[in-house]
Amino acid sequence: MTKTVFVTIVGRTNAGKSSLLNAMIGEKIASVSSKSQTTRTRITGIKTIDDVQLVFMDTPGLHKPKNKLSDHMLGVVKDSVADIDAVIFMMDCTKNLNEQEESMLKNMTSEKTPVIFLLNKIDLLKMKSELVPMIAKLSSKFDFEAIIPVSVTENNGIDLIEQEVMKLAKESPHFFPEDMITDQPEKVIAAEIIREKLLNLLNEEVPHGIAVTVETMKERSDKDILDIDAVIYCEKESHKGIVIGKGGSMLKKAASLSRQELENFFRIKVNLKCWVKVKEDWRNREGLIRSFGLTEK
Ligand SMILES: Nc1nc2c(ncn2[C@@H]2O[C@H](COP(=O)(O)OP(=O)(O)OP(=O)(O)O)[C@@H](O)[C@H]2O)c(=O)[nH]1
Ligand SMILES: [Mg+2]
Repeated sequence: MTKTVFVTIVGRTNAGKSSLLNAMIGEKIASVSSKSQTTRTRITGIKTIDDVQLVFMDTPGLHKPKNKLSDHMLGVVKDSVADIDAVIFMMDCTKNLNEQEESMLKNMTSEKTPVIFLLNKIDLLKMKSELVPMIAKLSSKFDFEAIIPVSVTENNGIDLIEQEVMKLAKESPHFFPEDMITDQPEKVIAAEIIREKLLNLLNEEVPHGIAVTVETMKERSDKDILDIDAVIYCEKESHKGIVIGKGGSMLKKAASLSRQELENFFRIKVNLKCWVKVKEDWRNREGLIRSFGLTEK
């Protein structure tokens, strides 16, 4: 008898959702950065433990919508919590729930969706006793399956989350092969690795206006080398100069960091070529958002 559980990870931007997805799966499949709105699409991570298949869906962070891309991102969240076995709702414990989060939690709990509430980043608390009133307040307000204080970066509490999720698995066939860890195509994984490096290297508005597509990705027939051609799109001519940097220094740095991670992930030597192009105000242009693969699936 096999069991499956589908769980959507939701929460404000920067709460640590993608970090959690990576920790649950045990491989880095989702981009992580200290910048807001890192994740733009739904990313599925799969973990099969004996007869139980856990399917996690990482979603874009909740935020005030600013452009058409935001609308799509929040649409992904809405679609991903509908008809789901369970939700992991994540909050940075150094922050408070805002109205958007409270209303979403009210809806989910009144619809009887099992919600596992995570208070993440407990490593940032001066005193762990600060958690006591937080947990008391949350449990008096909402009917959660569990409230778990965790620190994803310190790998503290991850096993407890897995135990809670396992409890919610229902008798069902498995939907993915046992050894599969994500549904993302390899080209998308590669593009996201590159975008993550740019998010970490760049500041202010520049990184938010970046999209990366991998045009070709091919293993050579005569050598163990993977050739990857990527295009980095930015939304202003002035941003292009920043992405390339003085004498190409920024682009070189991003490409070099990307290549290292690509080689680790694909376990093969990588020859990476990056081009930088401008697509004015693409985050408000439906056609471009779609062509970058950022509309709801
Ligand atoms: N101190 C601390 N930092 C954490 C923890 N978990 C995640 N972070 C950091 O928080 C930042 C945001 O992490 P992400 O996993 O990208 O957050 P996210 O919720 O996926 O963000 P969006 O994709 O924008 O919604 C990164 O800098 C992480 O390293 C934690 O337990 N403690
Ligand atoms: Mg994320």
